Amino acid sequence: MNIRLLFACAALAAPLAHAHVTLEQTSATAGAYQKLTFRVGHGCKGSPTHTLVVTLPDGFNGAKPMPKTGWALSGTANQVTWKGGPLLDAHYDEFVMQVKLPASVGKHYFKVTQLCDQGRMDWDAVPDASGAKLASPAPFIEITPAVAGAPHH
Ligand SMILES: [Cu+2]
Repeated sequence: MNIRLLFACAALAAPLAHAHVTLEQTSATAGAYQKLTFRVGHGCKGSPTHTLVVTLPDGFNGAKPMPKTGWALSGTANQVTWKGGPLLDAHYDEFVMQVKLPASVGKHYFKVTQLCDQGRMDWDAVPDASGAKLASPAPFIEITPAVAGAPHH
């Protein structure tokens, strides 16, 4: 990573183009079966990524990861691990799963760990009341109330 990218990352100057590990879906309906797309924008300070571990927040379950060429899947009830790659720092990739969302509305944060040839990144920081910018923000989704009478699967 060149020095300009490093600063852009730290300052969140370009949150969409160069945005850490983020979730494509920003909101979803309580209780729904939801596709989640985790976007990996770069490696660990320039080092290629070989593993991505996503830990689901409380209340999320039934994670069904989407198989991905070149990556082996493993995991537990509340965690999905992709191992493979390597995903070079210069490249971008997406890691997809389907989950059943809980009924509890509001923002829910995912802990994502990125393991690289050299070093690791833990995307687990949750905003506090100060609103200070976070160096390694956790991806999140905002759950909104289900509409009464909507079809239920
Ligand atoms: Cu970043």
